[in-house]
Amino acid sequence: MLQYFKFLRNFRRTISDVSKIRNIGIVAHIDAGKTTTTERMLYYSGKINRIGNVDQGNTTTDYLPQERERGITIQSAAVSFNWPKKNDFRINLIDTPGHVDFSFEILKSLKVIDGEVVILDAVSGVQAQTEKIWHYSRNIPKICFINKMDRTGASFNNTVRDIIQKLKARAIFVNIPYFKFDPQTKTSIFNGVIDILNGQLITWSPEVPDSIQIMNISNMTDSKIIDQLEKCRESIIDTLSEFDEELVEYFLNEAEGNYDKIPGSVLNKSIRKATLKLQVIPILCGASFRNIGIQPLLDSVCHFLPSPIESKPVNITYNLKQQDKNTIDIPVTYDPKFGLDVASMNNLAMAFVFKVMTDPIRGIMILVRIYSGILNSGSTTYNPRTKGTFRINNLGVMNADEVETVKSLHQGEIGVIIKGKDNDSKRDANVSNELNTGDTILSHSYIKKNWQKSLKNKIGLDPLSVMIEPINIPPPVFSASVEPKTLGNKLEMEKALHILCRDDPSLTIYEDEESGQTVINGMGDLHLQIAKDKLVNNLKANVNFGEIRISYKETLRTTTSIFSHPKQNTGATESDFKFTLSIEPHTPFKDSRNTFRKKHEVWYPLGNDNNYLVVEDHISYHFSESGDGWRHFLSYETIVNSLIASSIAGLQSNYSSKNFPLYSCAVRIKGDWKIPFDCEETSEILRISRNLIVEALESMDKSQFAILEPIMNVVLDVPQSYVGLVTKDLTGKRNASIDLISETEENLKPNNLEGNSVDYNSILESQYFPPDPNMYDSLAEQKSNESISSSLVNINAKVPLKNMMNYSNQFRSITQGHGSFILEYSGMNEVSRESLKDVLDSY
Ligand SMILES: Nc1nc2c(ncn2[C@@H]2O[C@H](COP(=O)(O)OP(=O)(O)OP(=O)(O)O)[C@@H](O)[C@H]2O)c(=O)[nH]1
Ligand SMILES: [Mg+2]
Repeated sequence: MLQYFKFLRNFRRTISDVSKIRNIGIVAHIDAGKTTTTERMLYYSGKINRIGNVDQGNTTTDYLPQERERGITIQSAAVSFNWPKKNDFRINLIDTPGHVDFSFEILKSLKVIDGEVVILDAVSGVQAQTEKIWHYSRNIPKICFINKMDRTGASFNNTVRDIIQKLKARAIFVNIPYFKFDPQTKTSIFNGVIDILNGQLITWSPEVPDSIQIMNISNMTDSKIIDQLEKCRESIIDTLSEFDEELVEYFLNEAEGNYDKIPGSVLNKSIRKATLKLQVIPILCGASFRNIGIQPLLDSVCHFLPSPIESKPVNITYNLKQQDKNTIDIPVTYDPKFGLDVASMNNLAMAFVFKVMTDPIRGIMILVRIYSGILNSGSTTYNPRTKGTFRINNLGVMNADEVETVKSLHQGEIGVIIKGKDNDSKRDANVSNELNTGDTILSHSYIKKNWQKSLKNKIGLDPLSVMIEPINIPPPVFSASVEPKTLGNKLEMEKALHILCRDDPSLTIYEDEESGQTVINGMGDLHLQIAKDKLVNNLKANVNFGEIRISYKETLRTTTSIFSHPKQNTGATESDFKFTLSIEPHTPFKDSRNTFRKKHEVWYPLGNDNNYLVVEDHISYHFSESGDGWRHFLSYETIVNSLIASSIAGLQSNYSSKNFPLYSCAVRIKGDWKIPFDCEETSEILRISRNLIVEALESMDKSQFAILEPIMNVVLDVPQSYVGLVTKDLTGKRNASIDLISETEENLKPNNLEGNSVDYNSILESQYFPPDPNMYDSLAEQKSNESISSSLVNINAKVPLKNMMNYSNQFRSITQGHGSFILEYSGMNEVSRESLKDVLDSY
């Protein structure tokens, strides 16, 4: 009975609290001020009592030595705090990196947040990486914070224009900048905001972080401010009216057609509704470094961004019990009381692992987002990927590198499972297999009791395979060899590499069997430099790290012959093993990491190089509804897992022209395989299939392998006057093909691609913009020249990565430091005949 009351108490807590949780990500282009803004949020919430600065290397979320040294964020850091001003809303915040090399850190975070704060640099406007993240997180409600309003050349209006043009968004001004005119210097100094919803002028004294002055504009006589407030209100009410019938009713009836008679609370509600439906983007401004504009930003996070139960349901994947059933829809909804509801299993605890960290003191820490139910310390959980169970000893919530211990984590929360230290390397490896980034955790007791029973006959899926869709890891394009300084350091190196890759799955290890060399692969030059730094300084590995190079790959030009065991003429008996396979190129090169079914065969991904194991449906084995027709001691899944393991190992033993890793190859296992029914071990399956793969690869002439190189998408924002020089450089010696040069007019065309026929040209024309001090200052001309975001042209091109080495310096010198670019992986292409010799000679 006591247990029951305890359950009810916990349960009520969940219901009342969850609407006050905000899981948010702070995202943007590099250097926009994400960490600076996060630090101020922590300070004003009362979480910290001293403000740290990125340039002094003492912020809360940039806590890695590598981050502090370089002044950039490398990994996403989670912090949890309350915002007391809004009745103790709980904000779980993830400060993400802006550098493209750490895109995986951003992707992981986007998976578990419900809302985004997009930080924009008021001088540079919308930059390439911001645009990219915006595109990735299309379905996540957002707020924009126009930061660095204190900088010379900052322009609120130009940045809003960028938001409308480049991001195709409808802007709602929650506040606009306020500048104090200094008659002595004849300049306007940014020192506050005009709060449009509540009709207030809020100013700060940057030197005194706790100073804040709030004045009601209705008591003021400054006609400029009053005029701006009125026009902004009209503008936002007109925009919201397009989406909100209730607001129109209110405006016409209660407010009698007066814009200023609509209270802030009514506008808040309307903005919230439209933001959650992705119809509008609330826009605020400030200067985080000068402590301006943070409190209104925190209010807006609570007001406008969704609670966990209001966010979009996550995608669920599962395996089928039977071979030939094609699709089954699992009913997945969000219950306002229970959170994620999978097939009406509303008491099931379900969590998603989005990060694994190894702390030198606490050991392995597993960051999770709870999607439904309650995860309790002391409980046993189940991992559908490994089919294994594990016990949760300690739970906590993260405050950057600090942990606050808690007894339970409730649906909607972001927290950490502290797995603890394990000095034994063998056991350490087991722990990593227990829980990896991208895994789903299910409450084991519930699984045991209810899940299997209730799902078994309802839908024909394997009930224990239900998972939240894992995160796609972008393929690595750079590599470096790593070797132990002495033979005695080998084991220690292997362990350190294992920890490194467990913590950052966008790093991968490749063993070159022939040369015995270990190669580490990463997303970029900086990524591997940081990996080296962590390996040597944090993990104290005694290693020599080779030169950082581009990762070239190889693929087959044609399918190999068919290889069988036993050899065709020897004839197999019932008790024998029989396997037949071939290896085929799998084109076009389209990176994917998902298991999928084609007619009569299932494709299982093999690691990171777009390789697959194709298992054709078996010609005679039967899989009944309940699975009773299976007569083997080993489960079907165990056999497939062995074939996956042997295929990964087999493909690594490619001794073709340059021993580059094989890419986009598919090992096809014919549907006539046999293993003895009483076979209890997988060793023979592993041995035979691996040998067949090696045999198939060795049978191919070297000319049958094509060498592939990474092709990058380069996205550049360039001032108009430099477009000619930049494109000449790209198309000339860099051999780039230009996809698109979009100037303002191009950007404004209706975006039909997404079925969105909004005409952003007319939106921009009808948008009210407050006067910009750039327009009325005596320094106007100089400032508008400095404000470059208005005249940037967006260039997209595809270019071989090898031609973009050290491009940053060249780009900076061509554009004299204006503009920006990002490089992102686009795919693999065969190396052209002309550059093949150079590539081969460089290895
Ligand atoms: N003038 C001015 N500088 C700012 C402001 N906010 C941040 N900065 C500076 O901008 C630089 C980058 O700030 P960060 O907070 O590290 O930016 P970030 O977006 O976290 O950068 P990454 O995480 O590396 O992508 C630092 O030098 C900050 O001091 C601001 O409001 N005004
Ligand atoms: Mg940062």
